Amino acid sequence: HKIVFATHNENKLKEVAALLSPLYHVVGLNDIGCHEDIPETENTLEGNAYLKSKYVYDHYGLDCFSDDTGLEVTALHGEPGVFSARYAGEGRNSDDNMAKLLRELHDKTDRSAQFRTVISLILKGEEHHFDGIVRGNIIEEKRGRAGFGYDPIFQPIGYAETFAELGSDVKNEISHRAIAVKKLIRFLHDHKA
Ligand code: ITT
Repeated sequence: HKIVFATHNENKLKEVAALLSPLYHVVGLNDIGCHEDIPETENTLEGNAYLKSKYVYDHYGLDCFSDDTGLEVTALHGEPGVFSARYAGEGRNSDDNMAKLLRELHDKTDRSAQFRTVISLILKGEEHHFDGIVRGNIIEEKRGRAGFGYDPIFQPIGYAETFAELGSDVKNEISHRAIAVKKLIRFLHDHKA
């Protein structure tokens, strides 16, 4: 089965395609000729995930799903959360975002955080969502080269390495996104989609 994943983020696409393979062939927004940036104007992960899946449904009439993910840091009252992609400002990159986060946390003893993913699926015109959470800690300096985004500074509970050190195989077994995608797979299977 072919299924559309409403994302422009090639790293997310790679992770999700690996998780859904070989049952589903996942295609991203670029693959269906959608090059616009879908505005993420809501203030929750659920809201923004829905904006992305709804956009594809409205413009292309296709069943699809999206992923909105945030890093929620306890000592920062859940920030950057829904603003994770633009924490250091519009047009800044992941290094800038991580640098800002490490600055904000420099005097904090509680470095606990969680990644949370919300997947919004539109199937036969109806929306369903699935979430996934992984808890961990923000370390003091970046470590590792795999993954993307905040992976070099996030150390999941039970591991001595960051997501960027653990690599994609381990990350795809335990991550926020993997947990949400497993729920998605179960749902698709139960609905024979
Ligand atoms: P799409 O909206 O096109 O899917 P995006 O990159 O804008 O892609 P989000 O709105 O979900 O995605 O932004 C979340 C940001 O959080 C993203 O830019 C990354 O920097 C970070 N992020 C998301 N998933 C992550 C993960 O698994 N590990 C580390 N950082 C992650």
